[in-house]
Amino acid sequence: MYAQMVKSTGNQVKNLEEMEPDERAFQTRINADIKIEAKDWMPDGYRRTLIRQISQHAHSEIVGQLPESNWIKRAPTLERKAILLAKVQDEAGHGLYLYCAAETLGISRDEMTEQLLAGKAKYSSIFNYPTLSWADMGAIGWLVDGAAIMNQVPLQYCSFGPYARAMVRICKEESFHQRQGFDIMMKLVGGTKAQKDMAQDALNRWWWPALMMFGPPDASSVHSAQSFAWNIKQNSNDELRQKFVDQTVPQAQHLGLEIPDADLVWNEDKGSYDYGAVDWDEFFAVLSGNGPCNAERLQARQKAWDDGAWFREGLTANAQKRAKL
Ligand code: BYC
Repeated sequence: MYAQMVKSTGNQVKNLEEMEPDERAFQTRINADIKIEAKDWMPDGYRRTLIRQISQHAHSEIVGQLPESNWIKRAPTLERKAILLAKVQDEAGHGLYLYCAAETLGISRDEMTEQLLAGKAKYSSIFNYPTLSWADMGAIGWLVDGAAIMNQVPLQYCSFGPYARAMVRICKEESFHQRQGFDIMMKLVGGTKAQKDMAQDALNRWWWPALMMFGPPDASSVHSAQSFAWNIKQNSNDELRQKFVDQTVPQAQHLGLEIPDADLVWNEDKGSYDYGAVDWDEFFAVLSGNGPCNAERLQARQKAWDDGAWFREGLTANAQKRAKL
């Protein structure tokens, strides 16, 4: 797969023989599946790649709270409200573990936030879509957390120790999130026709954006080849997307819902589903800031940043005072 990625993107990765001694020793450790820790020597590119990915991941967790928190006050029962509240709080926790993991690489949380607000750091495309009905809470848990687990389980085994360890707890919590989403969908499809229609409508709107979460097709994935070599990535974007489709189609069938893809068909020879073309123009439009909710999400983060200024200043003042003692 790694050789295939190098070929498809044209991004060359150095051989061991072409490396300087430090880099060769580093790569040899990675090849031997030994974790890299924050204080170990690492190539600048490895550090930059991890800061980019972990900070984007952290931003996704934090921005990801926004579409769901929109429904906390409107949850249909006290129990559903408590569950949704716990889920949204978990996402905040995930963001914090991930910011801490990124900080071990020498970037501060303030810098990461400034990069997000300046549009230099991304967050997952999925969170630029609106949550229009209660069924969206089901679809997000089932599909979005489902896709997140598919992508994140391999990260528990990635080469950078602080990232790998943060992912262990995150993956456990994401499993609970996926189950709660599926449970909401089960309840809705067992209800009135209007409730089942609401579940189908949510699936129609979230299916394709969920497939986009895995990133561009392998042929256009600029970072994959090097991330494979550094054992930051273990599966390609298309591989994980396929796994997600194969896992989710039977779940939709169990719910009695229809995947909104006329080209979806079981392929006996390859032992998995063929699926229709993803609208990559839409994906790249969302990435460049033109999704339905990009502006709203960034405004919310900007407001939180501005509102928290007094608290950050207080913390710094206290630290400065202690340093003088
Ligand atoms: N959205 O070369 P590629 C969650 C960017 S779930 C936005 O394939 P890479 C949660 C990519 O950053 C979501 N941008 O990149 C769930 C790169 O642009 P830059 C968070 C995307 O890094 C439920 C460019 O496209 N999960 O947290 O090898 C509730 C080319 O892509 C997306 C993670 O972040 C996208 N969908 O692979 C709450 C998991 N896809 O950086 C929260 C960790 C691609 O050069 N991240 N791009 O400007 C990863 O596994 C990888 O970074 C990706 C992309 C698979 C996402």
